[in-house]
Amino acid sequence: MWKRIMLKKGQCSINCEEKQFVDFIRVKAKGGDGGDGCVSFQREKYLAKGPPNGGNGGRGGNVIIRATSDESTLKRMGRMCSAKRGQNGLGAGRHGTMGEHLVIQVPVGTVVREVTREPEDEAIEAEVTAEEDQRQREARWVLYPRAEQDSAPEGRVNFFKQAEKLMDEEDRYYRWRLRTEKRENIEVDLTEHNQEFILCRGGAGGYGNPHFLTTENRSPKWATRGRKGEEREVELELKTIADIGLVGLPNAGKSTLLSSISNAHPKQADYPFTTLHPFVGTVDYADQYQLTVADIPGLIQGAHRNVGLGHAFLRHVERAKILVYVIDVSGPSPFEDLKTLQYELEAYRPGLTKRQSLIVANKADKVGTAKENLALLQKQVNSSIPIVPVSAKYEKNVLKLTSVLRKEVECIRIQEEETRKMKMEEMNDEY
Ligand SMILES: Nc1nc2c(ncn2[C@@H]2O[C@H](COP(=O)(O)OP(=O)(O)OP(=O)(O)O)[C@@H](O)[C@H]2O)c(=O)[nH]1
Ligand SMILES: [Mg+2]
Repeated sequence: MWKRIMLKKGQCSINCEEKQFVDFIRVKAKGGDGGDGCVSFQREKYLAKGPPNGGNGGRGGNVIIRATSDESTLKRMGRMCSAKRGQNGLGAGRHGTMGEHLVIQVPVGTVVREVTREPEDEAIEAEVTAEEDQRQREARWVLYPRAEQDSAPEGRVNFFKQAEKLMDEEDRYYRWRLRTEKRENIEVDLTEHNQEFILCRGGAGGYGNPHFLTTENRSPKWATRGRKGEEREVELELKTIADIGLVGLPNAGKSTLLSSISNAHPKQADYPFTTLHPFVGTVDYADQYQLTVADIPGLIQGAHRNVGLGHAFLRHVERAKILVYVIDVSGPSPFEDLKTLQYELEAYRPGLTKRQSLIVANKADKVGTAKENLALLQKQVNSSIPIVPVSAKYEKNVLKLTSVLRKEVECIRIQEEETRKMKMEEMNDEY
């Protein structure tokens, strides 16, 4: 967040606070309320008792969630948001305009999940007091001065009661529609740019007084108020979609590797937990082929017990097509490091280590035990996972690494495309 600090008159400096990365947030959203209908009558010179001409209220705006590749964090999200209310109807038959939709932009890879609340105990139906009755009426009706509500001249029909009956029937239908259309526990995964869905619908606008015109009642003096917009509480979880996910212990050289193969340049330093939030970089090939790589903070033993930075950031590599274990081969026990990483991945999500993987034996340039450790690691891993020795810092053998990664990603993309086509064909056959 940028903060402007005034120093002296005419002097100012800009202070950049630590940037925050937000990948999980709870949001309360509300669709806009509908505008109220209007009670009005045509009034013109030489035209006594003109017909009713109140306009209907406009619909409330919807709250829409849209995925965009221009965003990479949820930090700009507010905790409460609501769409605009519809405009009230006006005289001379002018209907209110619809409330503006609220479009919430979230990064591609965001999962939207509805927070389910325990159903509250049904309120014991209290006796409807006169005050309560009056309150309910005010919440539903817009009344013209001197509108007859309860009393009607003797021997005449109470038109207001008739209108109330009409609205009760509509309310019953409305409640039934809500029940049948109720979307049980929203869970939407926004995986494509511009993919969107309506989170909360705006309320319908109220009716103007011409709606209650009947052959008997030629001057209805009431209109209805707009309905309330839908309300929902959802949690948004960002699960980055990258082709390759880098996992490794702190200081293994993940960020150095990312900056040597992609266009991202995260901070690199020889102390643990240099990286505090995920970075995604794009690897560009000469023929314009691209693949994305995600670097996350280092994992340590016990991360599943929230040791270090914990497991939370694993959600950013969970969807990667290929997991790349970045191992420091100049360290004392590279195979143990690999085992720790695999254990932590399994503790986060059982079966995650079955994902296609590759080992990057980093810091192979270091003199000392690196060479021996590499040979030992190759023996211990026993060709179950391919190993590519590199020096990320001096950019040695990284071209080989990028070409191996490309080959594997290409194969997986082709397979995914084929399964997608098969699914589409199956669906077409069904219909
Ligand atoms: N000699 C040598 N040093 C390297 C190599 N790769 C990384 N380093 C150094 O190792 C240190 C840690 O590198 P980082 O890229 O910050 O490590 P990291 O895995 O991102 O660490 P965290 O973000 O803390 O998890 C830095 O001082 C790098 O210069 C390499 O291939 N050879
Ligand atoms: Mg790092």
